[in-house]
Amino acid sequence: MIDGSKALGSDIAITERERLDGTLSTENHRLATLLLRTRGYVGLRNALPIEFVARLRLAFSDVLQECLRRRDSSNITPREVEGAVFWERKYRLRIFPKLVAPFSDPILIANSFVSPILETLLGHDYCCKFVSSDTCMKGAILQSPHRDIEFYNGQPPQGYFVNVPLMECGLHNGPLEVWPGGSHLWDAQLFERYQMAPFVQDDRNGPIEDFVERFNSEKVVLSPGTILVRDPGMWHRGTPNPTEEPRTMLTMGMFRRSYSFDYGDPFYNLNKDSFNALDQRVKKRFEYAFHWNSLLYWRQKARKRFRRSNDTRQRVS
Ligand SMILES: O=C(O)CCC(=O)C(=O)O
Repeated sequence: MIDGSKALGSDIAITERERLDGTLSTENHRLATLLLRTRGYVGLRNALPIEFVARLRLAFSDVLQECLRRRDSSNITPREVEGAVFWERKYRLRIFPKLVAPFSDPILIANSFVSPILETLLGHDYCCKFVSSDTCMKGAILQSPHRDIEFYNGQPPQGYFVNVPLMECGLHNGPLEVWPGGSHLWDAQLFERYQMAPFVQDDRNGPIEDFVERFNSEKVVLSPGTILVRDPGMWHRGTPNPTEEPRTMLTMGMFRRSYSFDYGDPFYNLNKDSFNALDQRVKKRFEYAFHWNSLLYWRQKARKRFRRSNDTRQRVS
């Protein structure tokens, strides 16, 4: 049961020296990489200046207001509004802001503490598939524990999600609940054999709930300034937010260049002009989508129609 849950207290605090250097010490780089790879998540405290998060929050609140104005909970397909593409599933909004300042800032998308960890685990040429939000509103249900990515089946993780809380994301407003570690030991065959469905999010899923709740979970408390990096293969779920204020963390999907993730779309965030205006460090993560000679560019095009209709169902195909 979730009674055993505890708040995240095991993140890595970025030191003053690291902040001045703009990079992790060798020891913290090693620790963060090991934790992410084996435990499934790592929190980096003070990785972003509070003033920058305040700018993000202000800019996001305009986009959120627009989405709420245009909201139609009977229509779960992606909708284009000024400043974003979004959809809603059961009081959870997924908002993909257009990548103009401050959302396009390299401190967010190519953060100098996070990027080296991802380069170690995903390769130097890893890609950003989307910049989105997990916005949980009053009325959202306790999700079923789920994975956001297919089983790795002996392969190393194929991607990581980077979460940036825009406000206090605490026990009071629907924290993310995680089941740390171990998922690298699990493979698809056993789940298929017992007809267990590990990707259901916004509905009840009795067999999985009964199974996963026998492992200890943690509720992740995130303060502005912290960046959480997590393995989408780690079991997790969203919890209800009883407050009137929607709770938002930004969610960026970073993947190996060779991996095609069937959720989100860089064109929700960017077009050719806004891509051309990006800082070089951010551009590097999106260029696969804009260069006709990249394999992912063609995969992207070929699967676009299918993916857009698939997006609103689950985070994994
Ligand atoms: O909003 C959250 O806390 C997490 C939501 C989530 O896990 C999901 O929708 O996959």
